[in-house]
Amino acid sequence: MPVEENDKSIVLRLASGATAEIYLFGATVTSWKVEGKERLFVSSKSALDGSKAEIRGGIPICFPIFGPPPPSPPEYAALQQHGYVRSQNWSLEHIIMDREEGISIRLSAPPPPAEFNHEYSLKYVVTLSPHQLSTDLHVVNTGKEDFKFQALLHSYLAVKDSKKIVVKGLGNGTEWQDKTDGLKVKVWDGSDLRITKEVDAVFRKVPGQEIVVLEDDGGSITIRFRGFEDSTVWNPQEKSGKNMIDMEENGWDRYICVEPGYVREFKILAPGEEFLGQQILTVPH
Ligand code: TA6
Repeated sequence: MPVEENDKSIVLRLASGATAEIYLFGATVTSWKVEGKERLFVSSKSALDGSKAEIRGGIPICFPIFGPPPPSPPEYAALQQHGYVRSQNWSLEHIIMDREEGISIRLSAPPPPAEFNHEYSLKYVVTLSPHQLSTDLHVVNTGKEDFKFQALLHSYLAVKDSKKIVVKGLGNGTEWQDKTDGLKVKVWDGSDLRITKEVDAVFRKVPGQEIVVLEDDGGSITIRFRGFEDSTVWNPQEKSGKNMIDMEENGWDRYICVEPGYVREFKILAPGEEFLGQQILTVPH
């Protein structure tokens, strides 16, 4: 069946055989398969039942904050890194279905915790098509005051060996901040990025808004983004990965995080204003 709803997740299946699974916990996409191959990484040590603060893998949603570089406003300082929506139980609102072309589902976030005194509408549309997965985050300021936030899709992209990939498209002259080097602002020279050690980089206003992960064996995935103008590239390697309690052994060898977002500063929406951040993941066919 094209859309299977169960108590914790929704499974989408196309006539092409492409599938996706989205957990209502955090509206986290935990699986995306094309031609039988899993394209997302989820640590086998990750809890999927909401018993832990987040799912270690898939596409966690970071909102209303991401974390450094910019310092959080004082009223956001108490929020956990990457915000709370990835730990909330979202609800399925809408299904648009065409078994051949694609299936879209729209999920709605619950209201913020009482102590977060801002009002917003937060919707997430996930669309599965034969060789693409798109994820659109829609924010509306429904309050009477300006609303500021960061938003990012923390995609864990599955690769055979993170040391045998190149990340292309980061842009010549793009400003970036190195979270492994005191958040120093540097300028990228346009070269391809290889993972030879821990990488935790925030690229600001990536010019082409299209990044390609190429594997040495010819595999690839293209990440296009709109509204989300920035992108983090992250892989902890063993140095930091071994200290993550929900990271499977050597899990860092099997993913690269390319994370489109609006994170270089806080986006400010006036009352009634809205923001749309889009990510389109494509694999060759
Ligand atoms: O996006 C990169 C990053 O911010 C890293 O600095 C690392 O903290 C990673 O996210 C994982 O964060 P999490 O809060 O999911 O453990």
